[in-house]
Amino acid sequence: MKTEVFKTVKAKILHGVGGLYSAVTEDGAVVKCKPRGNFRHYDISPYPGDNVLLRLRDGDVPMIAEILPRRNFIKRPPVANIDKLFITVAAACPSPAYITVDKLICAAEFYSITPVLIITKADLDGAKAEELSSVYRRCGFDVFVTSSVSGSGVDAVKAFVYRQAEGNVVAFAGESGVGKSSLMNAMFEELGLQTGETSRIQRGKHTTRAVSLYSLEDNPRFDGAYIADTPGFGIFEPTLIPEFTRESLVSCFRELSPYLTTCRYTKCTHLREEGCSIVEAVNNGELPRSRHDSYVTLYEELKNKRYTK
Ligand SMILES: Nc1nc2c(ncn2[C@@H]2O[C@H](COP(=O)(O)OP(=O)(O)OP(=O)(O)O)[C@@H](O)[C@H]2O)c(=O)[nH]1
Ligand SMILES: [Mg+2]
Ligand SMILES: [Zn+2]
Repeated sequence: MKTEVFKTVKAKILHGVGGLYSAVTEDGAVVKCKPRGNFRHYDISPYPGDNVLLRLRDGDVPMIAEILPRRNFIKRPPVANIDKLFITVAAACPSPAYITVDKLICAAEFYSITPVLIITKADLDGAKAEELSSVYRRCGFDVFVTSSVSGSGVDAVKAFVYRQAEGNVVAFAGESGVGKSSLMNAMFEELGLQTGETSRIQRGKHTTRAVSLYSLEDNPRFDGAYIADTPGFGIFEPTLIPEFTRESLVSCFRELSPYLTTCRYTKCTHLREEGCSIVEAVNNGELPRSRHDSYVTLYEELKNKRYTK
């Protein structure tokens, strides 16, 4: 009687489209693999960044047998076990929307992923780049101002990426066309990622179609450091996280927390109450108004929240 010989190894998912994934095993091999059949039945899906158990069988496509517990998972863009989120916003083309940036920051803060602000296309509007940079620096974030065209700021981001701890994964996120893939190419020219055409920059071009993890070393390792490119479509809506409530909102705006102890009211919404220390700090210029505007918008959105999966 023939007995099948299995070998089970740990692996990290790098990429996946149409049910076919690529993963790096703990032996350092990059292999194509498929999830086990019953995942679909249980509505389970592996995502880039997932650590999994792969079952290797002679002559067969390796099978993803189990997804190991996730430290975190961002649904949009879909990526697991992230340490830092590079929230990317262009100074122009497309014109920056504070609310989009602040929603992504909320997602990161909610999952205890460190948000880092990357401002791109500084060559197109230096003043806007400085304005964005000043808002987020004042809130205490790491901010990088870059241009993939002139090359300014690119080395600083690269040096920051290389300072990541062993095994860390950093992921870009931001609207389509802001220049995420272009910045990755400027940092790591060997990547040769596809980017949108310069002649027809418009919102929603969706050049990058799926999340991919790239090793920061020549030879990918299961425990190595990775950087992820993601598509800019359908990015994060906090209302989609069931646990994300009005009560958790204020803690996702890190610059507001020092004011909570001095707020006059215990049940303050910090929207517009007279005497609210946050509203006062916004009015006297201590806190950036754009951030408070985003807080108010999100607070209102959460009022009508439906608990969808
Ligand atoms: N002027 C200028 N243009 C840039 C810069 N970075 C990117 N671009 C242009 O902006 C367009 C979009 O760049 P991509 O890198 O494809 O943008 P993306 O964020 O990866 O977009 P998606 O993959 O669709 O999410 C391209 O035409 C780039 O040439 C920059 O620093 N300055
Ligand atoms: Mg892209
Ligand atoms: Zn208040």
